[in-house]
Amino acid sequence: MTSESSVTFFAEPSRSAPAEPANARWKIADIEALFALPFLDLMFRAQEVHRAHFKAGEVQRSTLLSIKTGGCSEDCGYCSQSARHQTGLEREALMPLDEVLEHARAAKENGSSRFCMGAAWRNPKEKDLAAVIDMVKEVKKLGLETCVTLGMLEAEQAKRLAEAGLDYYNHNIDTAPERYGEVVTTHTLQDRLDTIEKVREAGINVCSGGIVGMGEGQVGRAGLIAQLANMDPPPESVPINKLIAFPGTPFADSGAIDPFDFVRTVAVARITMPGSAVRLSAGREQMSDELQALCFMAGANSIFYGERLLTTGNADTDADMRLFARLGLVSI
Ligand code: SAM
Ligand code: DTB
Ligand code: SF4
Repeated sequence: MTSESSVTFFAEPSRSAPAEPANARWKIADIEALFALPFLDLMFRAQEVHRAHFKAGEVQRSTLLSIKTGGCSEDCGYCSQSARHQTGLEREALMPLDEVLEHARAAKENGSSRFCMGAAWRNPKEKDLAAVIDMVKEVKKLGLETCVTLGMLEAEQAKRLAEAGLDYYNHNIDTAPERYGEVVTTHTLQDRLDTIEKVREAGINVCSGGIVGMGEGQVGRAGLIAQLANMDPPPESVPINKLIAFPGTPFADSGAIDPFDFVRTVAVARITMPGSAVRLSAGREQMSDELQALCFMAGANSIFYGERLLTTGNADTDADMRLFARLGLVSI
């Protein structure tokens, strides 16, 4: 597998005439057609695919921890941690190992199977990477799967993370290719794809997804899913985030997405990436139990579990466990 063949930037020349390589597994037109299905038909298809690949009702839980917060050089328009946006967020330096382990032990006790550590960096510096490698090793010793999200990586850094036993690397593509430059200007989609390729070549599982609710519309959502589903192979884990509109960011006033369009996005991710875990990610705190149940019906089989995401709150854990009991969901 060469880096050119496995992760390619499927450019869309214009909104009306999207294009993809002739050998693409998923044509954008086919993905748009899925979005256009009557809701009940789409849900039925998603259920069929889900049940053919997973045990229905099994949901994996990951806990997030921000190990370095704020002051990021990048200008991602949705992010509370960019130094370029006035969000009032207090910066925090890299967390010491013992504090990280306290959080990891609590996550394990609460029943999470994976611990995800996030840092607000464009890319990790040598000293920082060495500290994160120690974190990965020690968190693994607790019997948790590990995931980190540290920004762009060099091939050699990905290799060292793999040697430390890292299970997943999260690096989202966030939005459709043709919109990337409207959301971020300090790095390119190709930079993100290059890092994903290095992670893949190091033998680490890829976690990559995106954000909906940034005013993108159905065509934009189809473009995002096409880019993910046409990776070869698709990411093992696909987080679908609903924008948390932080005051002070360029996307502060994005209108909320129709909840059914959010569910449709989950369903289309499930159908096009049948073997991947689809994670119901940011924005769950604002979702009703009924909406979350629809997302599970649509094929979501993973959540972020714990009182916090990175810089903001997450759904209450007691409420989550009550919902699991009411729906007969099983944590794995
Ligand atoms: N700096 C690293 C990076 O950009 O990959 C890691 C941290 S970054 C906060 C991780 C992901 O969180 C982003 O790619 C984005 O998908 C998600 N995210 C950040 N802010 C968000 C928001 N306001 N609403 C929803 N998702 C968000
Ligand atoms: C992902 O896709 N979502 C998580 C995780 N990967 C790192 C982050 C969500 C962040 C939500 C906004 C915040 O807490 O700042
Ligand atoms: Fe920095 Fe990541 Fe936020 Fe972009 S998404 S500003 S790279 S922390």
